[in-house]
Amino acid sequence: MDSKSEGEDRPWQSYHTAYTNAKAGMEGVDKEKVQKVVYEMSKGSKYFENEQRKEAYIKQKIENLQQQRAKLTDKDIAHFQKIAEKKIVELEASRDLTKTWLHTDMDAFYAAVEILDNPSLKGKPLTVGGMSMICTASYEARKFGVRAAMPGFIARKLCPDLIFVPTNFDKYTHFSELTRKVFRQYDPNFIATSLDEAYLNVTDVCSERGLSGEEVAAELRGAIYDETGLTCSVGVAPNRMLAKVCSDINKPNGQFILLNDRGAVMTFISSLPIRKIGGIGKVTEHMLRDVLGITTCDDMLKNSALVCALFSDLSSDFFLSVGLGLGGTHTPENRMRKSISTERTFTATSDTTLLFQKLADIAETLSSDMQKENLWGRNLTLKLKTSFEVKTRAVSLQKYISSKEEILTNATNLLKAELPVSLRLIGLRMSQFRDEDKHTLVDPTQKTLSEFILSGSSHSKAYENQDISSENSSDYLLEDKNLCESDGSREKEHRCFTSEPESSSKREELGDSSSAKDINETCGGNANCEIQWVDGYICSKCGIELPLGFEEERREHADYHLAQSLQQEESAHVAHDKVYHKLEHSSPKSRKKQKASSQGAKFIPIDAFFTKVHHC
Ligand code: DCP
Ligand code: MG
Repeated sequence: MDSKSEGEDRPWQSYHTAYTNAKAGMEGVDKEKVQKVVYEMSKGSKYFENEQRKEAYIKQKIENLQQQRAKLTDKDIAHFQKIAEKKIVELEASRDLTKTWLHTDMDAFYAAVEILDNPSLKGKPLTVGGMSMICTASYEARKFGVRAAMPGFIARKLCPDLIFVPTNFDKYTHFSELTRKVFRQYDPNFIATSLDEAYLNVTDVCSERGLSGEEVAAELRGAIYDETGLTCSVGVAPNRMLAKVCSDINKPNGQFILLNDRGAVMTFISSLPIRKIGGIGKVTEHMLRDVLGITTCDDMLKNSALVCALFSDLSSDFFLSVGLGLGGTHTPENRMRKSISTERTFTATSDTTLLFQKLADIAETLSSDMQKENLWGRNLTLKLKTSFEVKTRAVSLQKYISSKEEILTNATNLLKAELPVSLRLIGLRMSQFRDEDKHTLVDPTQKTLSEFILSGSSHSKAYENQDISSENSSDYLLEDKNLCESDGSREKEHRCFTSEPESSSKREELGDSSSAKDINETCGGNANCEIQWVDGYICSKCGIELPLGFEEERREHADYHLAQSLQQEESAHVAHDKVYHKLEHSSPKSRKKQKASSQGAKFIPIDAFFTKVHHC
């Protein structure tokens, strides 16, 4: 993007977007050719402008860190060296090599399902999606640089013979259910992180049946194939973070086993590029590389003092645990369900009939999921994703509901207030369940907070707390959505239960305070952003304490404040207490004012997103 420093004749060389980042099966791709096509086709579009804005933001962050680094004296570095050494000793002491974790990931999932349905597509360059965005590409198409999240018209330019198949979400859900039937036989508490990915703790299966991790992986792959006719790839390792990295190594239809041995782990990690780690995306990768020269996981340890000097405690814990090859090993406790949600991503549209139809579908799914578990809730949150931001709108109801009709009526009211809008994701979440009446928000969390404090330093827990969400997210230090990372219009439903953690984002809570501030200023109406977690765990609005790692609780708590303020607004009782004043700039009230004064100004139809506004 910085054409002066990168060479004015080949500006695309510095144009790195999600589209140019290699996925499995893209090893032999002519990267420069792809970069050039992506650059030429998106130059002058809103997407391009947004990428430039992101790039400028990252550059600024890097410069800030470089300045901070330059100010460090030898004495400071010696001080942070001691801190780093202490952290490393603590982290090392928490290493657990007794568990065997398996990560499974279906190969070219949506495309493979479509091929199963229409075998004549086999062996052809195929993509699932449309001209505005594609969801995935067959391995044949990947050879041309075509990949998920890319606009279809760019993909077609890269591969003129590309076959487009429209998405059929019900099919993918059906096949996903079949894979889960198999997972259950190996680990009833498996953790599904998306339709096609899951973590299984196979420690017991290995010991009870006298099988190695390698044998279990091969057997599981066979069982999935028998059940679905689809292939998957598997990684086996002593923890989830490593298992996920391993599942990508021999894709498609392969497996990679990392032994439960410290030496094997350290050798594996020594040359592993940091970008391979779930949670380390483009932004974190660039920051670590440009400020500290860190490119491999091992470099994290070599630069441990600077890592501790420049990043927050929790971020440095995470980076050091990456350097040591540590990751989550315990199956997350089956905590009391706090919320139930379902969301669906689709090709962006501003067609209100379509949006209300999608809302009705989602309400139906949520209602049916709730009824299966006999849940009645009274806090309903609507989540909306435009091409640029994620917003949540919530309402606290007078009575507990669970029927589709009641959910839809309330959700419709919330959505109507946002129109006109172009959306690529709608989600609904219900919380505050009937049986929870007797539990205040404070009780369970106070208990967990004491546990948190009793457990002493947060260090050894850092990776346990972060790993499932960040393993499946794109960036640890920065919440990409706030930078409007257009990482794809996933035609993807995501149902989330407490026991199946979603790829939620906690980077805004983990980054340093300056990045948290930036995020607050840019993320619009996201309820999570409105709450500041003072000292990392105290709600700035009411003082409730919720430690890191309690994402569901935090979200629910944010919803609670949002619903409360919306209701106050509705009944014209404007909140004047100190806390709301503090956050006035981002309160729902001020958002509403802004909206009224700039009617439609923020609304950008998806078609315009890729329309060139000028030619350079
Ligand atoms: N998906 C999507 N949008 C994205 C990425 C993925 O809609 N930006 C959907 C389509 C994929 C499915 O999710 O088929 C699973 O995503 P993966 O990242 O696991 O990709 P694939 O399974 O397609 O390929 P791979 O073989 O690399 O796992
Ligand atoms: Mg996959």
